[in-house]
Amino acid sequence: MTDNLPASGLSRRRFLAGGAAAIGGTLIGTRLLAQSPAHASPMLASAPIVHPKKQMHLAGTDGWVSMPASAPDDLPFFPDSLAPSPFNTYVFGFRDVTGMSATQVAAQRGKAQISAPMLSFDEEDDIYLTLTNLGLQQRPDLFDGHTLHWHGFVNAIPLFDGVPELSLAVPIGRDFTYFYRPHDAGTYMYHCHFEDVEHVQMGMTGMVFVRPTQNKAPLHAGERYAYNDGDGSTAYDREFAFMITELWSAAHYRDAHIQVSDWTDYDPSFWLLNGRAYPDTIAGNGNPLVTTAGHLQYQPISSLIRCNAGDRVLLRLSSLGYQNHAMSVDNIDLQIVAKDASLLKGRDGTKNYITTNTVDVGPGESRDVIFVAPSPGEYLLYDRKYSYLENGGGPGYGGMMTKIVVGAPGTYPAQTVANG
Ligand SMILES: [Cu+2]
Repeated sequence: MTDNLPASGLSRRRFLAGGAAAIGGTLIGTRLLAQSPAHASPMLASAPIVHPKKQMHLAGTDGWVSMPASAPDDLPFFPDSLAPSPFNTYVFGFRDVTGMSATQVAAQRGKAQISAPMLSFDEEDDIYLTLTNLGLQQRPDLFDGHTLHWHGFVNAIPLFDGVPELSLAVPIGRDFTYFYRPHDAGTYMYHCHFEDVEHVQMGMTGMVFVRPTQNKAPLHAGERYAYNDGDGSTAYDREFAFMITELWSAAHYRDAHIQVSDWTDYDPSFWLLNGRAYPDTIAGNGNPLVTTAGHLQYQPISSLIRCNAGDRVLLRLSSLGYQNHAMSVDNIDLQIVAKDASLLKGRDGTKNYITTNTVDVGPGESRDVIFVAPSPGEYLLYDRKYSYLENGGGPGYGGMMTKIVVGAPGTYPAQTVANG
């Protein structure tokens, strides 16, 4: 091909403007040609695609967290006798070490967080995500690698897909930079794929979502959308994301105490939203660098939903647990607009959204749900399976539950970050 052949009305030279490599230009051109006008977003149709560069740095290691202390002892598994106060449970996990010096990054060994740092990007971003493997402080005998795998992400380049059997894993003391260029908005999840049943259960799981190009040319000024819906039907005022997992105390104990688990015995003790069990789910956001943060220092992501009456609230639900969950809200209609990062619409554009009070989320699945906040008050978002609403068999409510707090209009200022 020569550089001046027209393609969809744009010269290839214009595609290549900005320094994209020839191979990248070819891929972009192919993609544009493959799209029918009905599916091309306004941005794609009218201007060369730009690829803002985003860089982040994560570290994989082990650490200690807290399940609610109100849970009864389940010795020797819970609380773990090796856990430093105020913690009680051994985990593996990721940390956001973006901008840290090499010395600072190394100092995060043994300080993993659950759930993993929440990642959000825009469609067509060029994402350079570096993963450093800091090793396991509690298990120096293990030489496990770590990887990053974006689950459900269809554009993955195999080398950067994080499936160690098909590409590579990051050995201890090394780092590797993954590259992504997401073309499809939606709610995804990411996890380590090395010894995946173990590393996922141990806590190497987190949310990643891709924001639609439609945000850059909104149908109404200032609107944000979950998807390129074409009609504004996924517009929202606030967004809250939930990593749904379970935690089996015995398995975590065995990893800390140099024993192995038979995963067919899987029998969770705690049911988690963003790495926390109720009532910790409704505590505010934290910072793993703040040592005065107390028992939730390494579980920094709040699941408390705060909104104003009339707000359109987007719930991004993703599960990397091993059980099915039925997330429910009483007295508020929930509209499921997408499943597994795919907008629910027919080929003719007809929206097939589902209105319900219970959203089923299976292992490895995601759902995007929008509700309109009703009159001020407190509501619960909870797993309808009541046996998942307890902590370690103890009395009272716990587990996979959080609150929706609705204030009068104007109570809460505009949201600047997800879960904020
Ligand atoms: Cu791992």
